[in-house]
Amino acid sequence: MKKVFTVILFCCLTWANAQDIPETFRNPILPGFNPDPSICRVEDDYYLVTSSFAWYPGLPIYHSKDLTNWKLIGHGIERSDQLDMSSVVEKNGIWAPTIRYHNGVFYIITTCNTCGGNFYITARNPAGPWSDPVWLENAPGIDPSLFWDDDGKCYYTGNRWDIKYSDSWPGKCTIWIQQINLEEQKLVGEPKMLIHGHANNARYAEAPHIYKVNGRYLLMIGEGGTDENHSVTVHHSNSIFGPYVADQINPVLTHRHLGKDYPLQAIGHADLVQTQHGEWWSVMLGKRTVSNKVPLGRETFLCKVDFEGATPIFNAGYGKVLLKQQRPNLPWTPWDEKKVPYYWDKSWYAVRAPQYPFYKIIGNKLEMQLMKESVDSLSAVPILLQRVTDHYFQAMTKLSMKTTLANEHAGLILYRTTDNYYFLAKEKSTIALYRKTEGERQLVEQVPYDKADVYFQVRVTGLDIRFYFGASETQMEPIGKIQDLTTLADSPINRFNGLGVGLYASSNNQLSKNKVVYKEFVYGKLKNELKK
Ligand code: 6LW
Repeated sequence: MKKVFTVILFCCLTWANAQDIPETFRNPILPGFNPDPSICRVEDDYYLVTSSFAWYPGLPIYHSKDLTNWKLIGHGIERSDQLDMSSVVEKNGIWAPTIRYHNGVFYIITTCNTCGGNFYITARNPAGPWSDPVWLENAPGIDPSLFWDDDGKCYYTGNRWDIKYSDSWPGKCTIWIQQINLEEQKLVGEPKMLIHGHANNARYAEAPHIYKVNGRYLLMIGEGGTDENHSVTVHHSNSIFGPYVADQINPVLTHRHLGKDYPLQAIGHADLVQTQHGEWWSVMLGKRTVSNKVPLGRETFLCKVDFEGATPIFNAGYGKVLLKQQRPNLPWTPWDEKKVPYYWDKSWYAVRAPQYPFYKIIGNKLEMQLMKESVDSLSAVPILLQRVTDHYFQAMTKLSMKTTLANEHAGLILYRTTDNYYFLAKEKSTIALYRKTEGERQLVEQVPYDKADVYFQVRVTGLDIRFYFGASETQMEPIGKIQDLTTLADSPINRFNGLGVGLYASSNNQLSKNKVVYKEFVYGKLKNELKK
């Protein structure tokens, strides 16, 4: 009897679980600031890394078992002495990493743009610790990748734009290859130029990755630049050093033919992975738009790939990246949700690598030292950011700070760069909202306030931002008029990194022993409920 009951219970549970397992997944798989994705598989586990620019820790590493549920497990750059990012502006720093696994070792190869060039790091456990950088000499350009051939030799591919051409056209770049000796930690042999792209006016050939599929070499690259003309093209060869012949159906993936009003733009910069069951999938970057603006930056998307002969077909029957589609044939493996409201976890980022600890977590509270560095300087800023992952969201914090000094302030920041942010500040005897747009800082509104404790809130609905403050959660009142998120969205000079929301405290160029205590921080999706 007991056995029968157990069998019935097991069947019921299995049936109930089967009901919960979705057949589809939603893109982006990694929303918010997650550009230039690269992916690798080790048996049944998938690892993905994205660019981090000036955010620290750098090189976020995500883990998944089903390609759709991802968990942040660590960072490739998490010790301030691994890299010197002082003075690095937000569009520079860590660009376009590639993650690969070979013989028990994980490799991430990437560029620190304006802060050292091309380097790789290694780890036995993808969650870390990762090695110090191995800097590569005579490796100009960006977007490095690694490929191991069947004979065990490893090759470096990358992009170069330092080549001078007599027959040049705008945006002409080169993809090049060279053998790399990982024991001697250097490039060996001669570099060889491979292609400039698939057409005789192809622009910005970048993001190369080589794969061996059915015995032939497949070179997949990004073309067109990371904006509306972005694309993925493929090139084939029987030999690692080429010649590589452009596939007739290039570009194999782009959204540039869908027009500027299509809500998913700039699809390109892709990497491929084959599942343990033989399916092929690809990750790539793209930009979701709100009224033709890009508030969140470049995000990571997933797309099915089928090989027809040597040619990868992206989302056969659709030919574009979809916001919802059939999920991979892999066991559905969701991770635990973040614990709200108190999550002081790995997903907080400073800007540029702070050389000293400036905050500590005490129980449910986060205590931040008021540092003399300010958000307006190009130093390591006393700021802690979360990625903004939604076009409709709110973030709220409760903080406690007393000061008698006019130079001290702490609060809630909505941050894109040193030159573009909104800051809701608690000051000596006021609450103030500041806006900085393209380097110009303005006081939006300032109101008297003399308590130590205050709640701060920001609500974003599409391109509208509204800030609130109050002595309690039930007494919140708006400060300033509705603000425009366009000032923090992509622009010609500000289009590489993404949007963060979080905490910031400073004593503005003077030494201080004062501290601010953040008692909670809550981030959540929001429905469109803001009325103009
Ligand atoms: C990256 C390049 C690109 O190095 O943008 O979209 C650059 N592609 O491949 C910075 O993310």
